[in-house]
Amino acid sequence: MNTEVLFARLNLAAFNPAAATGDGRWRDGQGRFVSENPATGEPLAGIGRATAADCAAALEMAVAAFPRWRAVPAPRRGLFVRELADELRRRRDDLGALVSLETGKIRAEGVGEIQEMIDIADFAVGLSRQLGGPTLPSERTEHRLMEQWHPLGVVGCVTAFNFPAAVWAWNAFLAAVCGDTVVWKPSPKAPLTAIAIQHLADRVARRHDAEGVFTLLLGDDPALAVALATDPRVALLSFTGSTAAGKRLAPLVAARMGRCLLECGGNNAAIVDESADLDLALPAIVFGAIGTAGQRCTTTRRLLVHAARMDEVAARLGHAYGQVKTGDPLAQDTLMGPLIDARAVENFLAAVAEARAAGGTLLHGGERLARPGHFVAPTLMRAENHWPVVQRETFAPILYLIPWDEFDQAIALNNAVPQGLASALFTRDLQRAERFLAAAGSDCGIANLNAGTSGAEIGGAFGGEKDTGGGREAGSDAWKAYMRRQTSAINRGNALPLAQGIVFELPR
Ligand code: UN1
Repeated sequence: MNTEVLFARLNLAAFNPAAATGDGRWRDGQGRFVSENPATGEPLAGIGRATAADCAAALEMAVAAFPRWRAVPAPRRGLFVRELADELRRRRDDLGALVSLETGKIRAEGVGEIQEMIDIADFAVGLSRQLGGPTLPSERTEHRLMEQWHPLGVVGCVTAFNFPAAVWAWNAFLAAVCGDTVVWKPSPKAPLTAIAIQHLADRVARRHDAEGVFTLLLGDDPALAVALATDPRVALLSFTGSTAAGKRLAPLVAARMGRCLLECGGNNAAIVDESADLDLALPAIVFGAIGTAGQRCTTTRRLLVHAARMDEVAARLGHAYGQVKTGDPLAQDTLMGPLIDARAVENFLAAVAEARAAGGTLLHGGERLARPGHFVAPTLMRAENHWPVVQRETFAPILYLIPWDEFDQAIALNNAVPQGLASALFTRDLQRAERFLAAAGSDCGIANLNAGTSGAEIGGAFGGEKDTGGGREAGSDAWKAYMRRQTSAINRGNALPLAQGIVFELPR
């Protein structure tokens, strides 16, 4: 990979800016932070740090652009997103390589992430002609009720390093067709991806009078996210990241009666029962556990296996883990890249040590790899669900194997964590499948059957309950979070009947 050529193709200069006001202008900020290549530990580029003034400039652009953008008919807003998707299609492989370079996810996953942007763009374009509400029968004579969805305002979008492109697209493309403007604060661990995307967005924005619809703030100071959370001009704060950070930001938004859309941590389990087809389940489990080196919010962290099949599952997983090639994320045959940084490696080692101290048995991995960069071995451990380390989300490729005897117990274990994002059941038993999906089954936002916990497609609503934060993004009717609903009662008659049958007669 020739980084210089890639950077030149993606418009990434030696001196990268701190903020973009969405009209092609960039601001330098003050001071620099470094984007690092996690596969080597070497710096990729220095990026400007956005100051309070940069933050104010980006926000003011977004605020000023909103009434103009709101006035553009929704299907025409869709054309802006469509053209941006065309740019993404043309640059899919380059952008995918940049995602791999910056986050360490393997190339197939990097390219897949750009594909996910293209998919949500297509979805948003279709949606731009369907942002309707129902007309409802009124209880009053010669009346009808009507719902409309109106643009909401400025959306603050705070994203995490692990999906540095797709999660912005889920938010930004829906918000844009809904008539909103978006201020993006990406993770300081993946700023180059954001800069490259902003360049494309700026170019397309010029052709669509959409300057200021997408603005960008870069920096490694949590004050930037706090500024978006506290500013009353930010109608919706969409936050993707840790539960701890979400719990800090959400009250700030609530205190000013703003809206929050939270996608916080997951602690996802896959259940394997006596009847499960392991040829189907194992690849799903391995991809779920080690994809993005275990740094997806949908990563399979707990494998709940019927006790009678535990030895077989452990042996086959151990064999599969032995085949996983860990290394350069851009190399063709690599299946697992590095963790994002040195701190992530520390967290991985601490979790393995804690699980061992609690009585856990290491079946595979458990160690850091002796080579430059932040590599660890994919790890399998026997563990118990109630251990504090198992209850936590450690963003690393550790899969805890936990046995069960009765199916009720499997469901209870699935649900017995603070988080509620994704879950999966591998079974051939129809009744169990239905029980897993019923109200008393999985308590997660995502409950898959004979498919893994990670790798959701954009067509469904994405998000989860409990400590995951309750938000829903991407497909289905998630767009409603980006609009405000207005209900109208319309009287076509000459009388004024009141609802609830109230009689209210003024004296003549
Ligand atoms: C995330 O990890 O924040 O379902 C998003 C998946 C991806 C998205 C993950 N489509 O694994």
